Amino acid sequence: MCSFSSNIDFNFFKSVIFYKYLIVINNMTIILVDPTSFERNEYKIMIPYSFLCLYPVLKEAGFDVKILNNFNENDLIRILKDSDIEFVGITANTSKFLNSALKISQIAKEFKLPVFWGGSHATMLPEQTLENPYIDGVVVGEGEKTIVELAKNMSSNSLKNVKGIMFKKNSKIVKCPHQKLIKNLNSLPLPAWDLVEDFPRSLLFDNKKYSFIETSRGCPFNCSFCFRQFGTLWRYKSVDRIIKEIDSLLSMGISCMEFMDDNLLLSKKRIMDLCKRIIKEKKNIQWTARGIRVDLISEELLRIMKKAGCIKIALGAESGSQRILNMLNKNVSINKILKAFGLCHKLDIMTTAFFMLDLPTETKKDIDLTMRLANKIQPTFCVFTYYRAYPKTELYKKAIQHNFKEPKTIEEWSKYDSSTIFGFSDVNPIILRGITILNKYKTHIKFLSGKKSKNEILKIMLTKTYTEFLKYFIHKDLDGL
Ligand code: B12
Ligand code: SF4
Repeated sequence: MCSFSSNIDFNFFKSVIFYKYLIVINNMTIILVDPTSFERNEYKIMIPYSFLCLYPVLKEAGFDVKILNNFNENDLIRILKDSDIEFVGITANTSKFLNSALKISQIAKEFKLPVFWGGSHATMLPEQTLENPYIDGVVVGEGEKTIVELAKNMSSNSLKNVKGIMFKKNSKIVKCPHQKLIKNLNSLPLPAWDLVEDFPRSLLFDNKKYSFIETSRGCPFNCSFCFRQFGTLWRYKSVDRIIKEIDSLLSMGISCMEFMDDNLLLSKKRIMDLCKRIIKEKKNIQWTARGIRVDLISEELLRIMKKAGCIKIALGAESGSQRILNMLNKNVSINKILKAFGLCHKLDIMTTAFFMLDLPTETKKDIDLTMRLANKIQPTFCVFTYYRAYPKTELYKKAIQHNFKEPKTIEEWSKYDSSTIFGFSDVNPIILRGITILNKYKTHIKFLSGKKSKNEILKIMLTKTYTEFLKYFIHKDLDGL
């Protein structure tokens, strides 16, 4: 039982759009915090998928688990003050949310609680993360095995036996042995979707609720910009297991889902078999998929995916310049990109095209080629992101050669958010931002015109443009650094 659930005003938490997990283990309480829910920033409903995976393994290991929704600084302080807490676990990606994660850590330290970080940022830079005075330990990579070992060993003070962590002892960093990858993903319990109070909705699914679903981890490709926190070994769930997950979501009234694997289609046979099962068992679902390589689709595959409920796929196009594609080690040609989008049009499957801009060595000509390709392939959505340089990737070395000032602290990393332009390419950041805005909204307007009235579209576009310019003013001083 949660030792302080009685202190919580549940009505207050009802309108909540973010999540926090409070886990009680025997007499010891562990709090897992998602910083995106702190300080109520612009991210709307987020499914805290990492915690949905960690919750049931702790439960299976015999620990008691409770969830509380939403929190602000006062809630956090009240919780930390009132409870018998063993440690605070925080998840964080490299983004502006690192600041919130730090603030939460600082508050936890004021209560003298051990603070452990997990997720991609800590996995990418464990030692640097530990240099922060508010962080005592990090969990590197997959968390399911490690968090159970951590919970079991925390109170006995024998952390050095816990595989997959690094921690500080007498101001020195102790590196424990690596945790082995989970080879058999079927062995994991089903994600604890029943803990989600409110699933997000999407216009894509006619405003119905949807969930994320994960069918594999890792990716054997070697794109030079990509940080794969789950490694290069592709591990996958069986068709039976995925069907179980789909049924579990359906039983909760969720019939729309987004497959969020790094590389969903690596085994063509597996996805064909999955689609056949969905069709045979007449599962009434609609789904989208991210993490699709243009060279892994075929007409045969797309046809069966569509029949099985696929309405949209997100493809990594990345650039319209073959030179840049080669530098990214994508191992695809412009022709392959054109063909992939052509097939989706032919079969009437919606697409998102992901493009990266502001890459090291990129010229105005490369950017023009990218915009030309974006216009040619006519995706339903175009997403342009500015290149983020991640350590431990091949392209990082080039970024350093191109004057990328390596962030030395978590605070510095938190500034390098998706709307910052470093200025790797030879195009002025302000002009690049303008080009991006113009091209981005062209596709969005088309999509919305089937769904919303003219006035509504105008309102959405004005708000989006305003936000984009606001971002510009916030990040203006960082652009071009
Ligand atoms: C789906 C997704 C999203 C969704 C969010 C989904 C949601 N939950 O609502 C959306 C589109 C909103 C999104 C946004 C962003 N994302 Co994203 N996203 C993903 C994606 C594809 C899957 C995430 C996921 O759930 N994975 C599965 C779960 C099980 O993995 P996990 O969260 O890492 O958790 C495991 C371990 O890390 C560990 N763990 C995690 N936290 C903790 C904490 C503790 C205490 C412990 C013990 C263990 C632990 O245990 C978990 C189980 O093994 C990943 C790529 C990937 N394959 O993971 C990128 C990824 C995480 N995203 C990334 C980025 C950069 C972002 C953005 C910053 C993009 C942007 N520039 O705006 C934002 C930031 C949002 C945020 N919350 O921080 C990067 C992060 C890279 C980095 N260095 O941090 C990734 C890795 C993609 C990539 N290769 O570039 N994202
Ligand atoms: S970008 Fe996609 S295909 Fe390339 S290494 Fe990363 S996950 Fe794999």
